[in-house]
Amino acid sequence: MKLDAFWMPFTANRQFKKAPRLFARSSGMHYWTAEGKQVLDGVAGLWCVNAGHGRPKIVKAIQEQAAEMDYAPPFQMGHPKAFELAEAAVALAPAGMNKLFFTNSGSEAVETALKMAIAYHRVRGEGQRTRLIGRERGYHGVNFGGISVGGLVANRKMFGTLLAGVDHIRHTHDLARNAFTVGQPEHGAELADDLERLCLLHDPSTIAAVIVEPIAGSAGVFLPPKGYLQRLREICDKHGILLIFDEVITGFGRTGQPFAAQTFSVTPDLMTVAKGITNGAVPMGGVFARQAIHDAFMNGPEHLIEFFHGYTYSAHPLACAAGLGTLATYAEEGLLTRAATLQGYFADAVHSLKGLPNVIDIRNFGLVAGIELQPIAGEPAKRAFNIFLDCYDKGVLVRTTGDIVALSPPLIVERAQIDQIVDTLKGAIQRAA
Ligand code: PXG
Repeated sequence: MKLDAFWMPFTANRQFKKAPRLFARSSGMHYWTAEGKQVLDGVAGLWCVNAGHGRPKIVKAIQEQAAEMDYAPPFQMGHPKAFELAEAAVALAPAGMNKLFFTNSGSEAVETALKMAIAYHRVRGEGQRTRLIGRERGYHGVNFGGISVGGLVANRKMFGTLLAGVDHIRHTHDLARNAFTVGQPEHGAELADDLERLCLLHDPSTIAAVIVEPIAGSAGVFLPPKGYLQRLREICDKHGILLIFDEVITGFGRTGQPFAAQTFSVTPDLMTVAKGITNGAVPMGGVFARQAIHDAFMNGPEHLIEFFHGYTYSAHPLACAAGLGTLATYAEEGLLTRAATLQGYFADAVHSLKGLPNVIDIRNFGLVAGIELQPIAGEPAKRAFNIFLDCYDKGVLVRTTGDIVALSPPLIVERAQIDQIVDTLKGAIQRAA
């Protein structure tokens, strides 16, 4: 097979094309490579296949929808499944977040939420609130708004000056105080007060919104210290700033509740989702909004468009069908709370890696874990990448970012499979010493 033409995303293209890793088939907890090797999925594809692969309800829904109606324009027209999916999804969302705007990815959900926040203030007569605040080491997709509020240097440095009027609060990663904590870290709630520093610098009346991931995923699994998210909520309320949770990874059951907002008992004003909304089967994202935010737009003549934003493929029929099949599967199998049942077992398993060579931290919550490694001197990211390749060779898919290994198995994972993931990782960490 010719591998030349496809310029691969977020991939070491030259390394890959010398030794390609091609998946050909998937079912349940597994992939099979083109050569027929079975690989246990330790990362739910890319944090998205929460119900496992090839689930019958989802497959059937997509097949039937493709035959019945391929596409319907989402502007000034509708189709029933878009409304059904929105109703079903808001029923899972935190109380009061009862509007859902559809996009096609997490990145688009982020752009949508940022635009919604700025426009919301404007329609209320606070058009001076235009600043957006993100957080160091945050990941909010790859479009210009998302990389501007994001805090991953590699994703920002090549792309010019980005959006103006953006600032960042400090990240919460603190190995000195929190290394090897099981679950939420004890130390660091006060880091939320960094938002007060930015309020003093810019004046809160210029700030539209703050966006954070309740648990940072891609940057390497950073958990919110106890009380941190509550504190952010309080500061936002005090200053009239909207709080946006980016739940692209944490949404749809990863933390033991449908959304991390529920797990951590903090309700944002806007919430971005993607990935698990369709179990990864068809691209889709969305933004949940509080009723009051939506209602602020519902002014002016009724024949005019209220929010000048949307995508050709917003609420695509195939995605809506997949979403309905996905939510039905989650409900039937209790998957949106299964991470809460398994998290004790999962925590014990991943923390058993403590003491292995070069393991400098282990973090976990629900069915997410991060294992941080001491980098090889002068060769950042190489140790973790070697571990990724070794695990793949031994039949387990993990994800790495820098020198952090991330685990986020499908929510259908069984205890024996958790053992297999952790045992394989253990061998790879030992060999990478
Ligand atoms: N927000 C968050 C919190 C994400 O994790 C996005 C937005 C963007 O979603 P899309 O659908 O546009 O990719 C994400 C995506 C990794 C990894 O290595 C994670 C993501 C994407 C690629 C790699 O952990 N998350």
